[in-house]
Amino acid sequence: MDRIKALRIIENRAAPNCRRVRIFLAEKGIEIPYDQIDIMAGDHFKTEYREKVGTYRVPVLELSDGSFLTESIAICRFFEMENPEIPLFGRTQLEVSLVEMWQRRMEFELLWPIAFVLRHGNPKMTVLEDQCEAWSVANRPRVLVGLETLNKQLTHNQFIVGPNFSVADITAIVAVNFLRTIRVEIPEHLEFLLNWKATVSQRSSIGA
Ligand SMILES: N[C@@H](CCC(=O)N[C@@H](CS)C(=O)NCC(=O)O)C(=O)O
Repeated sequence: MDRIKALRIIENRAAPNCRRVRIFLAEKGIEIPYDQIDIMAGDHFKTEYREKVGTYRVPVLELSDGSFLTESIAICRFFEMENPEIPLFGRTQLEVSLVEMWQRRMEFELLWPIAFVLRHGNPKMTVLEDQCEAWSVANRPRVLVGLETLNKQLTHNQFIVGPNFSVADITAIVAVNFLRTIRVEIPEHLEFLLNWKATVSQRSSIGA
């Protein structure tokens, strides 16, 4: 049976989840065509797109068997299996588990709260969201708790899970860069987080 190949990624360049996949692929040196979809114009809500990919979200990976893979981390895993040389999901039993744990915690405790503040609080986001202002307000303090958590984890670690850069760092740096959309700066006392941000930002993949 022919090996299933990755054909192209459908994404939106400004969207943070798409950025996670771009950084992941840049870390691995994988090149693939990217097709843009204008989510602020609502093009992803169109029936043709939804029926084709099975959801109204981006990013999406189109495969050679005619199927479409969604969810950023599922897409990253597809490429990790194909290109395992630079492991970004961990190496040992414990490291793989810790990367999984921190990747999810960076989603739930940082990226999603930032997204909720933005999507439910910014009038421009009514295109994408049935807004609930109280949910935006409720998530603002959670963002700061998430930043404190990350800073604490970095107190004794070069990267989030020890000496190796991983997909957990990718989710975290995308979240930290996304802070600008809700006009939040990293508090000065979170020095381990600030140092980690400066180090990670120097990687060439971060510009992807
Ligand atoms: N859990 C999904 C989240 C995907 C997601 O929410 N993508 C956003 C862009 S960052 C999107 O498609 N937004 C369109 C919308 O909400 O209508 C993943 O990791 O890929």
